[in-house]
This record gives sequence, C-alpha cells and structure tokens, in this order.
Amino acid sequence: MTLSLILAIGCGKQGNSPASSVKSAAEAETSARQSKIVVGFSQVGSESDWRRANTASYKKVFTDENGFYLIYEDAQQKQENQLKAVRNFILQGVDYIILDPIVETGWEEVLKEAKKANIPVILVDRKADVAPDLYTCWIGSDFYKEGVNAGKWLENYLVKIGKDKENLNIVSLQGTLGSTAQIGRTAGFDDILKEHKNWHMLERQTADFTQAKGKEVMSEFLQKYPEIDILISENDNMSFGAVEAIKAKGMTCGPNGDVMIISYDGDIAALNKLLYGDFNAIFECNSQLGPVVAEVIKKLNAGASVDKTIYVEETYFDDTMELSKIIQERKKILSN
Ligand code: GZL
Repeated sequence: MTLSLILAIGCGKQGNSPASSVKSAAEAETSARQSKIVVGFSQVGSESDWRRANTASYKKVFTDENGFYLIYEDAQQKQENQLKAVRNFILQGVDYIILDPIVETGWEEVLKEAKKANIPVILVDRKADVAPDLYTCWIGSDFYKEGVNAGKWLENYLVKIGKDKENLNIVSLQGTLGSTAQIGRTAGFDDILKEHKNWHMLERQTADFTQAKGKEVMSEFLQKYPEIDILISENDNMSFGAVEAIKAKGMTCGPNGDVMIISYDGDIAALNKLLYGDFNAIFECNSQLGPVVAEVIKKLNAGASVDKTIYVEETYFDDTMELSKIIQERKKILSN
C-alpha cells in the first residue's frame, strides 16, 4: 500500500479534508516515514514497573536516528485493543509488527491477516499459541526456569535458616491468567513444590500483575488464613501491594518477618524493597528487550535470518548480595 493512499485513509477522503494544515501534517508524516523502517508495536499496557521499563527500552532504540519510525499502541491490558492495533498496523502497511500478547490465545486470525499482508510479526515477552509460520520469531524470558529457580532458592534458604523440615503455609499471587509469564512461573514453582510434602500451598489467586489487586487479594488471604509463612508473588507490583496488606495487619515481612516474600521482575523499586528488608528474593525478568528486538529487525531488514526463539539473560537477587552496588549499576544501565 503506497504511503499517499495511507495518508488519504488517515485524513479522510482526498479533497474533502479542511485547510492545507492537514495536507502539511500529512506531508510531515510522509517525510518522517520515508526511508525509515516503519514498526507498529502493540504493548500490553503500563500495569507494572516492569512494563514501564520494558516500554522505555523500546522507545530508547526505535528512534529516527536509528532509522526507525515507531507507531506505539498501549492496549491498557485489553486484548481487543491489541487486535485493533495490529489490524491498524496492517492497514497502514507497516514494515514490521511487534506484538507482546497479553494472553497466549486468540491470535490466529489477526496473525493470518498479517501474514497475508506480508508483514513479519515479532512476538516479544509473552507468547501467542499459534502455528510457527504466523510469526518470524519470539524474544523474551524463560518463565518456567524463573519459577523453578525460585523454588530451588527457597529449598536452599529453608535449609540455611533451619526450617526445611517445618510445615510451611504458602499463598501465591498469580499474574494475568493465561499469560506466558503466569503459566511459566506457576508451572516452574509447582514442579519444586510437589517435591516437598511439608510445603502447603493454601491458595493461588490472580492479582493481574498490579499493586492494587495485589493488596486486595493478599488482604483476603490474611483474613482467611491465620498462618501464612511464605508468599510467592509473580511480579513485584503485586508484591508491593502485598507488603501494604501485611503491614496494615500489623505484621512484618522479609528475612526477619512473619511472611517471607519471593517475587519476580527485579526493577529498581523492588531491589530497594529487598535492600530494606521487605522481600526475601527476586527472580529477575529482563525488561530491556528493546535493543534485542531492534537488532533482530535490522538483521531481518538486511535479509539475514534470525533464530525462532531468542531467550534473554536473567539472574536473581537476595539479601546475601551487595544490593546497593547492584542498584547503582542498574540505575546506570537504565539511564543510558
Ligand atoms: C513478564 C511480563 C510480566 C511482568 C509483569 O515478562 O510479561 O508482565 O512480570 C508485567 O510485571 O506486568
């Protein structure tokens, strides 16, 4: 689809648009897009610190100077907004579509439309449950491994504090049900949980990766269960909410508290919670996908092939580490 046609669609029928201001805006748009790699990016939302850091990592690299024209759409955690955004990208004839699918299902039709329009789709962060020929590649974290590592860390920690033989009551705040992060973290931790007869998972509930829901659900758990020893929270913002609920109940959390908290993501605010003793451990989910995705698109644009699945590096943090130094180093990376 040629750009002039796109602009005609964008500004209503040719000839009936108001004054020349629309025309000059369209001309500005044309030149801004010319000789750039036009990328449509449908982002899940801005529900967490991780998500905001993730979005920032794209906006830092998908710039005019780097040869890109980025069309960014925030779906506010609604799949229907993502479906609309992808169809709009197809209508505009973008060169590439980046999609972070809020949940794994419901993408077959729209990705078939993208394929029919010959627009490569790069899946990022979360996965879509579609045939492999409907996307070029997927880039993100190994969420199952994050869950297993959290379970293994807990095993070692309990031995270290002499509680490995005690009966322990656990609750879990899950992420958005059906999202790859929730599926993987739950399954990974489960595979360690089932090896311990003395670990009792009292209840799991989704709090949709948000702080407000995390506080609400954790308050319910605290009402319902007189004895909670451990919280497994599938992202830091839900953990922030849980800390509020625990403290509102006059209880404490973290290494010397009533409730241990194991969290996921590891952005700056969460690392500070670890430093100040509210969390026991955080399993990193690398939010800085922008540069990796930009490199992949440049390779594709140069006619090179890329791997179908690209995992990013991740680690974990606990209070045995030099957290102040780690926080300074992370701040530097994020400010570059
Ligand atoms: C994980 C990402 C999750 C984060 C949450 O890669 O999809 O979504 O763990 C975010 O913070 O909301």
